[in-house]
Amino acid sequence: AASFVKSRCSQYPGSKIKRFSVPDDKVDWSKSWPQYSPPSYTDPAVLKKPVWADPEIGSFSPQFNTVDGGVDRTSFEGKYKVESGKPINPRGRTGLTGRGLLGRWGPNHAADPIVTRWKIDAKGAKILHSVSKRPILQFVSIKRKDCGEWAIPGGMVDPGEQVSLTLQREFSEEALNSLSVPPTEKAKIHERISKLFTSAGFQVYKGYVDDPRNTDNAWMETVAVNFHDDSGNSVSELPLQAGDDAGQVKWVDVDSSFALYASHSHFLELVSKERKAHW
Ligand code: RP5
Ligand code: MG
Ligand code: MG
Repeated sequence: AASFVKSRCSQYPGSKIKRFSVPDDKVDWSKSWPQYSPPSYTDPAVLKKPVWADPEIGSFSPQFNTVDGGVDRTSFEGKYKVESGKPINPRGRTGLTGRGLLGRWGPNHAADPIVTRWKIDAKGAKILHSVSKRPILQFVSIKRKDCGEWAIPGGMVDPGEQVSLTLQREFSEEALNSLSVPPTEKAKIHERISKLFTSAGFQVYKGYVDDPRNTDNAWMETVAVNFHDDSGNSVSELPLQAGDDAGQVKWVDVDSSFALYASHSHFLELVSKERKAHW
């Protein structure tokens, strides 16, 4: 249940809706629970039918568990159930039906670029942590505008988009503010980061995200990839500038005590283990 905490947060984000309280031992759908009667909620912004959202079920019956006209409705968690035309959260009960703030019924696919460098002193030597004696990694973190929590600068995979492009695009938009710089600047940014982003990144995680927006019928999934600037002379030298859904951006020391959005702390733990860094 540790991976299923934020998906059950009482107050649904951006609303006045309270989830039906789900105790740890009732998360699993296999546990019979006749009293379970979660409220239904879909944000007005989703119901307005923007391009990134599905219509309501009824008039609309998508092809679940397949790639459906460019929209990837497959889950990294395997084949998910569909009941009365609605997909069922593979990890269990969340205390809310409908889509909440999420556009897609079922899996909503995102990508999380974890850009890291070593923390160094004035002479360029790696700084070791006083307790763990391991070198300290730093990663590019953004402060989300929606909830004020620090996070990896990730975002949704557009229909038909390659995940490798999503990783680079979201990093550029949220951490380098590529959406608001003039075209010549944009080209420079692209040139600088494409080297790092076309290098073999380390795939950290692929699957369900414990996101506070998840519901019984819609949930986040991601591919998290670590791009490490080992020599410190590619992205490390780029001026960070928050953009799009990011309010602030900075290099943050990778450490278990730093609270992060959704399951992002877990992804950083995996990165620090892989790179034998302090956690
Ligand atoms: C999280 O939401 C993912 O891990 C990713 O970081 C993020 C994508 O959603 P938006 O940033 O587009 O809101 O679950
Ligand atoms: Mg974004
Ligand atoms: Mg984002």
